[in-house]
Amino acid sequence: PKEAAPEKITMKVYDMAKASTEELDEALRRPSQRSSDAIMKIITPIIDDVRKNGDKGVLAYTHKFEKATSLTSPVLKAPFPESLMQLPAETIKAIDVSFENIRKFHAAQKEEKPLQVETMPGVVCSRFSRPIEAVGLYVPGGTAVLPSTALMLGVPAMVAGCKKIVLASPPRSDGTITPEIVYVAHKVGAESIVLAGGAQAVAAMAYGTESVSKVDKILGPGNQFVTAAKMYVSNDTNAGVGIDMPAGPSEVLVVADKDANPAFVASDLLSQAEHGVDSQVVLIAVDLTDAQLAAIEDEVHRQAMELPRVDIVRGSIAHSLTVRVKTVDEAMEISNKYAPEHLILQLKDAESVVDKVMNAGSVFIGEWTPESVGDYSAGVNHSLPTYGYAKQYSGVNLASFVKHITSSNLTAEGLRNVGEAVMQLAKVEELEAHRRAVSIRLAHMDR
Ligand code: HSO
Ligand code: ZN
Repeated sequence: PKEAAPEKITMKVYDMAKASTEELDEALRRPSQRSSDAIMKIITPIIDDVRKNGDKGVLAYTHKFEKATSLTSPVLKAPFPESLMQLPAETIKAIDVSFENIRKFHAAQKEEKPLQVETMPGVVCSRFSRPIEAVGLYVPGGTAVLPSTALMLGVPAMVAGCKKIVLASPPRSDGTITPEIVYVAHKVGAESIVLAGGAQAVAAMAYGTESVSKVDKILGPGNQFVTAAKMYVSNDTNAGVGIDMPAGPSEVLVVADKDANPAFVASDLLSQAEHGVDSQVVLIAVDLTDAQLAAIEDEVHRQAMELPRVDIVRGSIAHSLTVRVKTVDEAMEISNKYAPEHLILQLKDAESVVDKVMNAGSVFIGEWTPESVGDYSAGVNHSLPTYGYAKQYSGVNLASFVKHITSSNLTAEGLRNVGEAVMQLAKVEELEAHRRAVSIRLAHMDR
């Protein structure tokens, strides 16, 4: 018997003119995640264990989950031996080029000098920044090797001047870390690499162990266990640790019009779809004819079938969709509501549409800008808010690695100018000591 043709890899199509708002909202909902209660039940004992048993606790989980039973220490300290970063010349070159572009873009985000404003004569307010001293950077393992994530976290930490950079990544079953990650750790001046993944790695960096340094902030994407563990430790005042943002599965929204090359559009959709079965990709087709949309759909199927990760793509495409709209404004309304991690504008005069972008992690403008350039080498960061969090969060950037400190500096004249307002408000709040801190000084001046 003849083999059946493989099922067409295609996205469900909605038409904005025909679908109700509720139907569209429902279609654009992110694929649901496992309930956080269930995840919390799994990670809490792991975190407790690592807190209590330190290195021994971390190692036991690495032996169990990563099968790296030969490991006797959960940490690799710098300087990292050359033998652990043996790489082909072309890989070194690619990392070096990307490193330099990411460095340049993040160095440009430095504030030249402290911000200073004289709000009233003699009342000077300033704001200056200082690096976060110790940061923990989580680099996921799993279905792909991700040295690019080590770059996206490590380079800005280095540029910000963080004193201690700790990387964490699950080791392979032989106990080693991919040489690409070791090379990046070396380039950014990391203090150590924690050879662990999941909640155990997060806990080790949050509380510290005999050999893992305690950090002040943990950044980086990860699976649901990593994300939940980050939430958990950031809520624990005993840990005293901050986190970057909640991370979910990768996603992209492509806005394409008649000018867009169907093969380019398909390649962008697929480059996100191959990340994981829970990834979601959305195509907003602006005033395309049936034939034009079909050309994109054919390309999606044709290109997908050639991909080594076609099975993952099938999974993500199954909960991905196309929305047909008439105008760019309608497209942007949907995009802003969805708040995609990545927004690709494959439109005539794409640059002029950027003004209409209100919610997105990172925008890729025009036909020569595939998202993958931002994932690796253009210089922008790829650690971005997913799951609609682009409505209130920024992606990782230089500011993620610094704190802002403010200062006030008043002259006697300044205190005379602002003192009355302070004393009055202190009175309203019935905080007499506050009021007196001003009045004592004013009285002193008048003596
Ligand atoms: N697109 C992913 C980042 C990545 N892509 C890493 C390839 N490697 C999330 O922004
Ligand atoms: Zn990617």
